[in-house]
Amino acid sequence: MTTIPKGIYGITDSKSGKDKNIFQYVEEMLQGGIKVIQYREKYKPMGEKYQEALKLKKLIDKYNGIFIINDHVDLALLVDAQGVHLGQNDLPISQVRKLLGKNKIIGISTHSLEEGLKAQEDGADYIGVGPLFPTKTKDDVMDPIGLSYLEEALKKITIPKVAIGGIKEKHLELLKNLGVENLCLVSDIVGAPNTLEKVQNLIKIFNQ
Ligand code: 3NM
Repeated sequence: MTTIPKGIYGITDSKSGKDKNIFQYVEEMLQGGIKVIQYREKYKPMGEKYQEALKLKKLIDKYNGIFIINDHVDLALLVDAQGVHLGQNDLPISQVRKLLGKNKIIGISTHSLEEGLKAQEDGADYIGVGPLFPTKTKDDVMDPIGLSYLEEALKKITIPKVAIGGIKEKHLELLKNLGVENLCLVSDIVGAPNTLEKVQNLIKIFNQ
């Protein structure tokens, strides 16, 4: 089984990125020390997503990073990404596994212990646990679930658990103390005036 390394999990987001160039800020994320990048661009045409993902794969390979594609299994196969990230309403994990094989990574967003345990049983390689706090990054996002599911997941689920949703630099200490090993900040990183400095700082705080 392949899975994701500990640390900060990066996600692309043209909403928080505003006028920023996606290749530029992804390279800064990698230079800063992020090892996993998820391509999550909900509103771009598929042809554009294919061209961007192809270029990003080359860039991420240069840093020996892991490239995950949000939602699109076909795109992940075409650009030879290391995995996909699914939502609760996407294709079932068992069927996606048939297409991707056992060496690719399958992650899935979960919002309750029940969903988390099911994902693990279905063969997910990691889960997202969130949204912990209010967030504007995800359009169809549900209300924040708070920390209780995260705490339960940390005790009862053995695959990596990526804490996500409204996480800012100020929450890192708290999450670290809870025992979180994987976490994702989208707008705080992509929307930062200087993404490289932001990532370096977050990693310093998280590793202290
Ligand atoms: N998934 P920010 S919350 C992409 O709870 C995503 O599954 C979530 O963005 C989930 O760090 C989220 O800017 C958005 O709040 C996270």
